[in-house]
Amino acid sequence: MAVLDQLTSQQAIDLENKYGAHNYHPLPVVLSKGEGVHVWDVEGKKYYDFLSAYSAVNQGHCHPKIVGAMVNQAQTLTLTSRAFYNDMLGRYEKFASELFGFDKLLPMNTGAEAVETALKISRKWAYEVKGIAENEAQIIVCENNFHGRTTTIISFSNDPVARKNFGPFTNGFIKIEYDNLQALEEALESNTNIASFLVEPIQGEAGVYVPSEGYLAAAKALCEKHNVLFIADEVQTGIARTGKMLAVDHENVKPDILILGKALSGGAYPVSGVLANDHVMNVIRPGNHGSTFGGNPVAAAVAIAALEVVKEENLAENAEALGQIFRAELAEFAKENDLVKAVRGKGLLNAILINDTEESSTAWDICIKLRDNGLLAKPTHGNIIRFAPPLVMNEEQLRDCIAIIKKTISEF
Ligand code: IF1
Repeated sequence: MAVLDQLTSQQAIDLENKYGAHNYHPLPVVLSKGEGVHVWDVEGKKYYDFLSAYSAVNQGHCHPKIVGAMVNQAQTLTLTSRAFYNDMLGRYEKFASELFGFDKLLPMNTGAEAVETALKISRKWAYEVKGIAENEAQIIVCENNFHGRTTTIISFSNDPVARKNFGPFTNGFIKIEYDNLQALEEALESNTNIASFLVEPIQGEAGVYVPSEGYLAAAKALCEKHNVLFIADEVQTGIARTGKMLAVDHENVKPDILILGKALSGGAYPVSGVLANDHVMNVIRPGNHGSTFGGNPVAAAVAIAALEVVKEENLAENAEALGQIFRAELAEFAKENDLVKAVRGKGLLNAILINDTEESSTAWDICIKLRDNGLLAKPTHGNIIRFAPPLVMNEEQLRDCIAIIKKTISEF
């Protein structure tokens, strides 16, 4: 079999099982085409994509403007490294900095790299600006966080599957309960060596936990009071996903450091970045930090196009409107179906809580039936199913998907 011969789904699955590391347990469906809110499997069956590659494909699969920008740049200049300047990076840095309202951008590739970058910047700021003794800086994080898979990031994870047997771990992190202002205040008041507070505006992987109204604004105010940097990880919640350009916009919170990824490229290319104002970002000097592909011309061209699409197609407003419909419809359904315990989310980042134990396979089984009924979604933890379609979805398509979800769950 030549490497690019047509495959059946089972052949594709068998190849991955034999030749690929088993670091995922995908839903058994093999995709070969994507366009807008739809994806197709190798046998040609069409699905609604209700995961959007974990919120990376907010602009829809293979958006022509984004792919066009990528192809055009890829045929012109793909990579120079940062050993030299290129004519795309500065324009992208200006575009992104002005769009999000910061002085500067530090461009990286993956979300985890951007999170690591933010942690490093906040530590350096703590030593060189705040005056904390070197190697004494502490960073406050939340329980049940998800910020990526590097050794330092899993050092402050409490997910045993993500961290067991990957030690020894990085020190310097204080864990507090999410959405608990008293816990944050106590941590800030009992430690003088705090550099920053890293938080997801909505905890995605934990199960789409939306914090109490006002939590983010109050947390930011506490950080200001204690001269601690507020770092918002908007890798999953950003880029219009929750009904605003950023999830922190719902509370008019301006982070000291903003972390972006995923839909920053519309899912076409790995693009992430960290934004901050000069009094923070200028602690970074030549040689302190970098990456071969960070800020490459293709990433710059793709990110500009992806951000323009968000604005031109009013994706935040659309996500807000469709999200209201989705939660209202599913909440109504939950009243008459005892398998759905709760519906929660913001914009088009939503989840349903299945009325079964975390260990049960019910959520998984529902996702298998959803697949058979033409909609792709996947459980996060145990009994929670995340629903996050591309933000280009229209109301008719959304109502079609709601009908599929209701029909499928009613069959259990
Ligand atoms: C996996 C989860 C989602 C993220 C936030 C940083 C990163 C992520 C808030 C790191 C990445 C991805 C990673 C992917 C599955 C997916 C995920 F289930 F893992 F937690 F979306 F919820 N901050 N999330 O959500 O970005 O390095 O991946 O580009 O690792 O299984 P990355």
